[in-house]
Amino acid sequence: MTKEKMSGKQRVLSGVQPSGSLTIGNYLGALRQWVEEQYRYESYFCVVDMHAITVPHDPAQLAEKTREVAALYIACGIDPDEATIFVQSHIPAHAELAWILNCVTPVGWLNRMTQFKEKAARQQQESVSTGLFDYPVLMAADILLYQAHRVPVGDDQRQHLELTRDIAQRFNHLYGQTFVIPEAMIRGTAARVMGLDDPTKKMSKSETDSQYHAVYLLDSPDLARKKIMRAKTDSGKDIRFSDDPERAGVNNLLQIFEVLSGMESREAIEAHFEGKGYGHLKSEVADLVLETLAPIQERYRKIQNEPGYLDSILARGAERAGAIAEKTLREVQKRVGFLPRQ
Ligand code: AQP
Repeated sequence: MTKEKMSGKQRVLSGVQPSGSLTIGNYLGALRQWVEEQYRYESYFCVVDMHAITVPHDPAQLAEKTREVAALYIACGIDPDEATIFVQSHIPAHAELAWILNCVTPVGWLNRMTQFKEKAARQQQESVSTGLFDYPVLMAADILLYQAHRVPVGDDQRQHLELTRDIAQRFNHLYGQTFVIPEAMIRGTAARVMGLDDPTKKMSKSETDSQYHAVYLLDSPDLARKKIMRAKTDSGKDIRFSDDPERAGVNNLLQIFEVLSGMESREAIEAHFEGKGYGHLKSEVADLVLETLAPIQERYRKIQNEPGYLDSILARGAERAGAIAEKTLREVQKRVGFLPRQ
């Protein structure tokens, strides 16, 4: 009997690319939600290293970051006895299903993906890889392999989630009901944390233009505070939530404050900052971020100091995830007409 049938819970799957150091954007948009929901769902969290090679990368750093991201999942509060934590490339079925899904995905669908356009624009045209273009199909394979009902992600992944649903529906239409159609779980607040140096751009772990762009989960308290105190704001005074692009910096800080403070209403937050300046807002945001990071960093150090611990979690995760992935892949192969291996 599968774990899901035994637990009767719906499944959740999500992942992060080991393409840099995790930011508070990754934490607020994705990981925090995973932690909060992990006992409600049967959860699968992978480190998507195959996605990370879609842009130029350093192999030694990729291996190191893969371990770092997995350790941070646990340090942020994922319970490895409850959730399955694994590395994407340990499960060959991800690549195999992606190939089959490529063959049901019209190129026109991929041409519409804005993340591809943004990431391709950062590179020399001739070095943009086919893998980067195909990234959303691999992401669809990640999700559909586990028959995930829910996918907790940040707002930037909304379009890819829509595409996953379209691919699943098309496959089901062509070959018969095979895949669960997954739904995105996207928070209302801090679903898109913006860069501290430039609040018109999403905070991103692979952005390296400015050292003040992002707070990383492993930043020292001094550095994290310094980055927040230098966050770009406007020349106004009012501390209010706003959609005005001119006020994006203050709005970004307020959204971080809203999630981390747990204050129940925006009115209460605005009243709390009434008559105070931006420096005060930044200082309170920095206090909350530091309070959040301290226990994460302490747990991270413990994990690093326990030889073999992370490897054993990842080995167990690969075994659990692999069993489910293989089952789905066999079903898909049968449906498209591949001859079963005897
Ligand atoms: N700024 C953000 N605000 C809220 N959520 C965010 N996420 C990423 N940035 C923010 C969410 O984090 C999860 C992991 O993202 P990913 O590693 O798969 O790739 P990404 O979305 O492209 O994130 P990055 O940090 O910008 O990575 P790079 O720089 O490598 O492209 C996702 O759920 C994402 O929504």
